[in-house]
Amino acid sequence: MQVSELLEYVSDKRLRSIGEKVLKGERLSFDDAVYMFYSNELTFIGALAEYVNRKKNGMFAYFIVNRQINPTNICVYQCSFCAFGVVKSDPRAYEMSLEEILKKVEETYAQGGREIHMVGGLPPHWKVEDYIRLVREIKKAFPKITIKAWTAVEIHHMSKISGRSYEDILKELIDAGLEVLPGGGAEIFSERVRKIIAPYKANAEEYLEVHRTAHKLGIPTNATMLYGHIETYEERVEHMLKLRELQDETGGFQVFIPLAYWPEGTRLGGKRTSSVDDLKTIAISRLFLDNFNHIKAYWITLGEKIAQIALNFGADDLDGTIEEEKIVHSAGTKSAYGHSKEKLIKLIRDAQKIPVERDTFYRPVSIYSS
Ligand code: V47
Ligand code: SF4
Repeated sequence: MQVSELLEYVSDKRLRSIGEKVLKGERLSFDDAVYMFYSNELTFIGALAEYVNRKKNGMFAYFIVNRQINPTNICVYQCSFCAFGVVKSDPRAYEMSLEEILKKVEETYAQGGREIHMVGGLPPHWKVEDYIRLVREIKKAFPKITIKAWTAVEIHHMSKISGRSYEDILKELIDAGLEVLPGGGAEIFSERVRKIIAPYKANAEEYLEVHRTAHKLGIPTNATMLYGHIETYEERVEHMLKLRELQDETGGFQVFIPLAYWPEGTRLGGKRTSSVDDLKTIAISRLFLDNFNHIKAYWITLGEKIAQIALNFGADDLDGTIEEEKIVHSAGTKSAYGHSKEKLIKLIRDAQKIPVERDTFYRPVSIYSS
């Protein structure tokens, strides 16, 4: 059945008019997106989102052979939703040596890995040079590996401790081999929520300014949203609106990644998100962020099965093999720590999409059409 035919089955007039806007390619408003969050018509919203996704990405679903490395979990910020960051005296505190990190990169490179996603805690004793050195040493040893490292929160922190501008720090990191910024640290931009869950780290304006600066310097970035804790639906849409506005200005975002909150071991506590909420958030982000090419179904937070359904509700990317996820596993996620390339291909095929191995910049490397 065509999506246009589906419209006839929707008795809710407001939702039908949102559907008509989508079919005409018109931009959705703040109120449209909030309305969908309160609606119970999940399958209709999902069908609309998948219609938009197929126009953008066809039947392709992307993945990358990559590895996450978290050099340390020592963190001065102590955000209440995070079970990963600990104080230096905590028995769980760790800091990897450069040798340990290079060994992990080597393993990944030997298995055809293309990307290192490196983020971590913010230890009180680290200087800007420590962050830059890790990028430089990895790139020196493995020039073909793409380094996606340090969130806007980390860049802001480096600026705070050194008095240097974002531009100055980013230029030096780019010179050392940084090619893309990951999207972490956005959480929810609302000041009300940030005061409670992340009062000390970079705020919304600072996060967005780091990304704006990276885009001006010519490197792309990713964007995230942590949802399902204490934020309202309106605050989710306000968050996405700020990203959509910056994307209109710079065009530098590659992908939007909704991150479902996991509460175990956090000071904030609370409950896990429902699968309906997960799928609705994926679908609404696909519909609202009309200027983003990609929506990531991050299997670490969604779980593999919901991630597969998400690939039919507007998402087109699974992230990657990851190998060793620590941040969300500290908070209780039940997904695997990593998956082989073959497993990701199977997950995508079973979701009835065509697996495409990509590089960090969404350029296809191999298409697994049969
Ligand atoms: O910024 C922390 C989140 C993020 C919890 O850019 C939690 O391609 C759920 O940003 N429950 C880091 N989430 C991960 C991230 C990311 C992941 C994959 C790809 C990309 C990309 C970025 O994890 C943090 C924070 O928002 N997080 N604690 C938690 N309890
Ligand atoms: Fe530190 Fe990031 Fe965890 Fe906040 S979310 S405590 S900044 S590691």
